[in-house]
Amino acid sequence: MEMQLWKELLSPYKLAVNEIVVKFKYLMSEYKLAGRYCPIEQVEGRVKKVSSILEKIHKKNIDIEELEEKIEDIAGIRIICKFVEDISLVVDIISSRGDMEVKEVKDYIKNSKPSGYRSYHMIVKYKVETINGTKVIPVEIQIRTLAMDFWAVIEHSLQYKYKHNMPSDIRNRLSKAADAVIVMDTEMSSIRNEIMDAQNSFDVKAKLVTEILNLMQSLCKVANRREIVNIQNEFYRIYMTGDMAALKRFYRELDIIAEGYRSQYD
Ligand code: 0O2
Repeated sequence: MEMQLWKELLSPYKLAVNEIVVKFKYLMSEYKLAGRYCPIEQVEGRVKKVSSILEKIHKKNIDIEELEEKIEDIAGIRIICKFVEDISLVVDIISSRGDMEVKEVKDYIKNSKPSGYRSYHMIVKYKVETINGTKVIPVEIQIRTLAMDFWAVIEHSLQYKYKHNMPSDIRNRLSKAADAVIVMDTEMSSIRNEIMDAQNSFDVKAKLVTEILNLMQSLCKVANRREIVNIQNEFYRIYMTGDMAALKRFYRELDIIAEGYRSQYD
């Protein structure tokens, strides 16, 4: 097939990948805005390279005419989570979306591959609008933890280096590393609540400080300089104590002052 034809064939897959990445990134920002814990840590996408498609059709003995029907990971999305528990939350989010229909799932976390590979795969059907009309694209979504991803990325590059002849001692070491990933994910899960609390309070504090700074900025336009300096000094003093309750009280008081000015100027 000529390169131009490949480009045309892959174009809707590129559109699907771009759209889905944007949607998941937006979802992450919505969680942040709402001050809620986001089960997604990172999201990335890719369209399979022509060389990898050719390799796959050769390996699986697929006719080139049937590649769109038989290869379901031309469009690929990878969602990385911090904790194993987050994976099922992401699966629920995907399953309940109106813009993608789950066609198949492969749970390589419950049943890891002989290589030691662990990840949760979902094949979803996703509609894109092109100049030739609507096209339904299969998209493979891989969901895994940061630790599983670390292992998979390293193993994938070694597979690439050794092709089908990976030395047995490297294979053994990878297998041991895969066991270590399970231990690591289990350990991390046991302190998930602590980490989530720490992250939530960090996010809450960051949001509060942003709101205080916004209020102080708007006060700069209306209050006199001495008042602003006093407010700033009080803010720094409370901020340095790390006392969240005092910071929240300070924010409420500042809001009352700002409201007073707002009513004067309305
Ligand atoms: P790339 O470069 O990521 O596109 P098969 O491809 O024969 O294994 P199938 O049914 O097409 O089987 O898909 P499967 O196994 O559900 O998932 C395919 C993708 O999962 C792979 O794509 C990898 O991204 C990942 N994967 C599956 N097994 C392994 C593994 O043992 N190690 C690593 N590192 N990744 C794996 P591609 O096409 O191999 O490559």
